[in-house]
Amino acid sequence: MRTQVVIVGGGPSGLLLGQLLHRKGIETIILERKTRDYVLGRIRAGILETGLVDMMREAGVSDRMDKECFIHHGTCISYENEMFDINFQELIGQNVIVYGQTEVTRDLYDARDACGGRTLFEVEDVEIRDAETDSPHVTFTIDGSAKRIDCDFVAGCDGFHGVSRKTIPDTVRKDYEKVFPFGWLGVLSETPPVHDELVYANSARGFALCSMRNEHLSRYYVQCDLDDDVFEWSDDRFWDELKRRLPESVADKLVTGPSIEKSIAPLRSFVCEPMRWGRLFLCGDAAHIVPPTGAKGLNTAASDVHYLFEGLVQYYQDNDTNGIDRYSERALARIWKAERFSWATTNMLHRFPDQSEFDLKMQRAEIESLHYNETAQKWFAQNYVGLPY
Ligand code: FAS
Ligand code: PHB
Repeated sequence: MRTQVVIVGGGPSGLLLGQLLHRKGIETIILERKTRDYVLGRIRAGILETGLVDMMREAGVSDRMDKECFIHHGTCISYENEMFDINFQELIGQNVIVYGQTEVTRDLYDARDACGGRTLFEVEDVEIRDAETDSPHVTFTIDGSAKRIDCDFVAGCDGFHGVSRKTIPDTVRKDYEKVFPFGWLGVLSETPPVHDELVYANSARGFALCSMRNEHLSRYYVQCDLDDDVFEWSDDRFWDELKRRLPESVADKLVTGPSIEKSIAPLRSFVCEPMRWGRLFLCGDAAHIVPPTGAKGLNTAASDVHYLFEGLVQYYQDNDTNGIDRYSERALARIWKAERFSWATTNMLHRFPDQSEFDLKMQRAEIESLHYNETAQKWFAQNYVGLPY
């Protein structure tokens, strides 16, 4: 087999890149280790920056999003019984979109089907070869038989546990990592959202987040210990703990119900440099992870796709390598800012096992300065809605 770009990974970054390249007449084959249903069964991000929304439009995949999404002009932060709103619209004239990653991925798969794009599911033993030469190829097995695809470029969109990043030799690659001493226990429930905006709660019992997918589907998170077992968390225990971390005005409105999904995600910050090795380009979670506090995971994957898409179009249309040569530098410049925002909001809103009384006072002072200082709110708003590409 031969194609122009092999995309390893059929998650949101691989699919979005595939769709954008298709519209420019650039051929791709997507290799996905799991089944489509498995990929669509994952409950992950829910906040879309303007940049990602614009790229969904450019990819021609925005009809359902525009019909079903919520436009949020701001977000709420609470500490003990206090709560304040950071109004992005008033502060910087911008908004975010609430539309689940599951729906984004579903729309992209439907668009790929509609344009006849090739996606091979349940592939195994994927290996990226000769990426440091001008003629890379990818080998894999499917239905027990060995296959090979020759190509010009490989886009490694296979997430944190994929093969792409590990293809870059240790002598070339540098990984930066911070693992937080807690996780997030997330619950999806067919209940109406508790508030018309997201509520990020700092409480003496730990962090909590009230989010949503639509007017009948809510997503809630509580900070939990890393060694917690999800089976130790009955729905009743979850709702009780959530209520205790929210201001009374919000807790009193909370509608509870059976969880339809419940899972624990560890919190880490991770960046791999460089994001390019020869003809291999890393995108999204394959190269970087952020704690979800800043809602940057999916959105930084999208900005990678933006820079790589631009570079590949320049290469194929103008035989100009400037974009792909600057890909890693441009993508990393924005990623490190998203890493800092996600790290800062995680430090501001969570309880750490070794936090001293002085640390708690510092945290409180930081939240109060965000509450009452317009410049601090503007910084938060600019980062939350997404820094320009
Ligand atoms: P993905 O991981 O989504 O996709 C990679 C794909 O590659 C997967 O489908 C995988 O099966 C496939 N793959 C892996 N290895 C392969 C191989 N060897 N061969 C072929 N295919 C292979 N972000 C938020 O903003 N808010 C959240 O609440 C949030 N929650 C999250 C919870 C979890 C548990 C995780 C892991 C992430 C969460 N994120 C969240 C971040 C999330 O949104 C990611 O940033 C986003 O999924 C990144 O998209 P991709 O880079 O496409 O990677
Ligand atoms: C979500 O809706 O899943 C969500 C929203 C905002 C975050 C993290 C997760 O910061």
